[in-house]
Amino acid sequence: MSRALIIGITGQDGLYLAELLLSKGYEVFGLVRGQNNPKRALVEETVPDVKVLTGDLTDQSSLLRALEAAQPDEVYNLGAISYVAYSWENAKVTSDVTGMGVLNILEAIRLYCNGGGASGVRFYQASSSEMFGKVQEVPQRESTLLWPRSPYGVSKVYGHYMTINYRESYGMHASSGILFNHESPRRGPEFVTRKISRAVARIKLGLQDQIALGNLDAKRDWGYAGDYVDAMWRMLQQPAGDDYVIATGETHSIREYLDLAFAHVGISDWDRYVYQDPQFFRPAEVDLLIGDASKANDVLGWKPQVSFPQLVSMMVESDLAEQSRLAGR
Ligand code: NAP
Ligand code: F7E
Repeated sequence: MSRALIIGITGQDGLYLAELLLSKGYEVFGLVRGQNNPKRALVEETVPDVKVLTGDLTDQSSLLRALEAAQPDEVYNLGAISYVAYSWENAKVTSDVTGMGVLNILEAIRLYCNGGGASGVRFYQASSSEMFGKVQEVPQRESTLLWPRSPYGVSKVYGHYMTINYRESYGMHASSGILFNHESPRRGPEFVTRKISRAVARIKLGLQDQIALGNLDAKRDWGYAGDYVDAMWRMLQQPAGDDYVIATGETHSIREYLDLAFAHVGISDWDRYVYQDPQFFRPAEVDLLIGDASKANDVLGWKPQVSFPQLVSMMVESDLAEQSRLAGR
């Protein structure tokens, strides 16, 4: 039985990845931070077979202890401060967790392996399309020059190159997945897709009147998180570590997302419900994000399965059910 350690188990991708690995017969360990993390219960309910360990990406000895407890064949680093807007106001902690945290786990794996704990632990790093920022090429591929536009993006670039460096310096089986935006009903409510799907559900149910948003013309290459964790797993099944862009190859604006989300509940004139609030605009925006996943297609045999309209419908449907339940209907 293979053993996997997921750092970031309480997040959107952590839960989907845990479900995928359990379905493949893995023994799965998940790292949860903090002494009383409210999301620990979510993990215990959603994936009860996961063995929860405590630790933090900023505390290398806690990572070493987790490796010793889990004795993993595969380590997935999904842990990060992942909200781009927050990263401008909290640049230091974002750098410590999202950037330096990658060095901490890579070095902990190296020490663990050198100490006789194991050889050949395979490592996945959750890199991001935010690294492309001020895009230098459209569509973006593995070789596209990185030009991050936020403290989050800069931190991810550090983690990305550190992963490559450990692969090249120590022969580590380390892969970096450059994932474009991926969403689901488990997406945090601070991100725009879930913010909209939840608000649309509440408006439909008469629980909310309006929604405040920022830049409606921003565009993203949005896929479904369940498809994207499958790509992570496929990377670690290859003979050697490498870097892969994971994307749908389509880009859509926030306006298009609004069109589909409101249409799903039978509302066509969504302008009545949406207003723009300067607090949701960013100091710098990324430009035209659209990924070329042909390498992942050729090498990993990976293709996205869920279309953009299916994704939007899935999210609105899930929020309608959740909001109805919360409202006691
Ligand atoms: P998410 O829902 O925000 O989850 C982030 C996870 O990181 C949570 O489990 C969080 O734990 C954990 N974490 C935060 N600080 C930590 C620390 N100091 N030590 C250990 N763990 C810590 O993010 P996601 O959407 O699942 O994304 C997974 C990863 O992929 C992240 O690294 C993200 O940056 C990256 N990524 C995401 C996307 C996307 O579109 N979703 C695209 C590209 C890359 P708590 O619950 O305790 O906060
Ligand atoms: O913003 C615009 C906003 O916060 C998307 C993370 O998973 O994907 C995610 O980062 C766009 C931006 O995601 C609002 O300006 C308009 O252009 O949903 P988001 P993100 O910044 O793309 C990447 C790949 C990651 O790696 C990250 O971890 O939507 N936008 N109005 C808004 N965004 C938010 N959050 N809220 C608004 O009201």
